[in-house]
Amino acid sequence: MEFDPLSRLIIISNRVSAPKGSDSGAQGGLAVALASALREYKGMWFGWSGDQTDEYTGQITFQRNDGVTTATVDLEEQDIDEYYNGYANRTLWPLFHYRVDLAEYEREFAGGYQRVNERFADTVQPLIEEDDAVWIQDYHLFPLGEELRKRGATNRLGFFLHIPWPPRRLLSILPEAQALVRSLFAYDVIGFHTEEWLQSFCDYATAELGAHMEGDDLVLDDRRVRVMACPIGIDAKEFAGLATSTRGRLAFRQMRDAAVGRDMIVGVDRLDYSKGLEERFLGYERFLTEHPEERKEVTLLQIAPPSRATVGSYQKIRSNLEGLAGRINGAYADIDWVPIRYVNQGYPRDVLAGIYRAAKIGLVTPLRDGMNLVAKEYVAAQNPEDPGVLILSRFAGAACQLTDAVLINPYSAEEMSDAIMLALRMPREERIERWTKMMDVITRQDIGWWRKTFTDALMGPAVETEAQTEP
Ligand code: ADQ
Repeated sequence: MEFDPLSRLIIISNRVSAPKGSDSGAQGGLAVALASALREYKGMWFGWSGDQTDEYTGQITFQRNDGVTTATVDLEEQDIDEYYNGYANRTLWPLFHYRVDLAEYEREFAGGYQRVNERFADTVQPLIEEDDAVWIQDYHLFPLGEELRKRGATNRLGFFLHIPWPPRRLLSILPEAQALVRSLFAYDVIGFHTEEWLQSFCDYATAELGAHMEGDDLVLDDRRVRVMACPIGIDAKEFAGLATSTRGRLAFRQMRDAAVGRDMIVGVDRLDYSKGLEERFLGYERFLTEHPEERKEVTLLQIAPPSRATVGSYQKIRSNLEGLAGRINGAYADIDWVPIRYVNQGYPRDVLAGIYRAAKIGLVTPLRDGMNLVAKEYVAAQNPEDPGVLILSRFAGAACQLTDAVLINPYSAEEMSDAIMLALRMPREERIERWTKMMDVITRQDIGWWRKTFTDALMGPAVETEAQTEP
């Protein structure tokens, strides 16, 4: 299929991040990538405004910013409780991150989730024109494609999942699992970050629903879905540039000054139980116990801005971590040294890039992660002549691409301790060799590549115009 120049791209996600100009603060790479897709294909970006209203009216606020049109709606309190805080973040998120112990199954959550997806479908359907392609993002909106089809949409519909897809036996715990997977056959293309997540999805669909593979397509009755692994990336060149920008260099110097000759280890994560922060602190403590001679030679900076603060499990992890950091500092700190600096705020991307560059070790140890962009950002920010070492969890999607990181099992404090020692002692030539290979992958499969790979599959490659093909 070829790209029809009349096709627009409609992106739908839970929240909409409007481009905020050049000083984009903590705006993530995903928002930038989706905005650039929208500039190329025109179209618009639809989703929740993040605001609450007394009663859902479906009234849309349109804004045009930096070449991108956004269309947002407000949600009712009950919608936010049941759909966003409930089913999305208390049911699906923990289960899809293998945390069966934290997942809650309430009929109200499932009902609210379905209701909001139906409301989104009712509201967005009149905006979709015949030739548009629609690209739906992430686990908040699994059933939206089916709801659009029920309302008569015949458009190309794509879906990308940003989190892991759990193994079949795990997913079977979800009371609505079968209906949820069946609803995904409304899409034409479904993308995952890794082959592992893709295989788990196909495994469920074939074993539980009786679907079968035909080449790269999964077929169920009269529906055919192209399934693909398409790892998300970052804008590696831009991020490398940020690390040496004025503010990046300033942050780099501040960090080096604060470290007073010690080797800095850095962790940067949303405060989320999937990121393995408690295990990270325990692994670092193990290192301090096993290597007393190294104690004052290193310092761990953990940056973890709070997220989803109204969900109980997130409040719990926050207080657990504060307790753990306090205990470790209490046990090991001296008048001239603290082992852990634990900071709960977000930083602009250029400052973050400078911080990464100042760190000898990037410690990225999620217990389960769809991809993990921090790992890629850490690599992109390094000085090519004297790069730091990435210690990466085998259970992050990024481990499939960054095989030259020091890969560890984040549940093992011993492995983490050994990896920190290995990284601190790693000769410069080896650091350069590993970094070069990782940077090569990150540059080739960057955010533009991810976006193009998916939109090509959904809409067909853009047709070169005559002007472009002329010699
Ligand atoms: P997240 O779980 O949010 O994303 P991640 O991929 O690491 O995880 O992205 C986090 C982003 O937030 C990074 O760009 C990082 O720089 C930024 N960030 C984190 N802490 C910050 C701070 N203190 N200040 C400023 N910025 C900060 C989900 C999935 C991931 C998947 C992405 C994209 O869980 O697995 O990689 O979507 O698909």
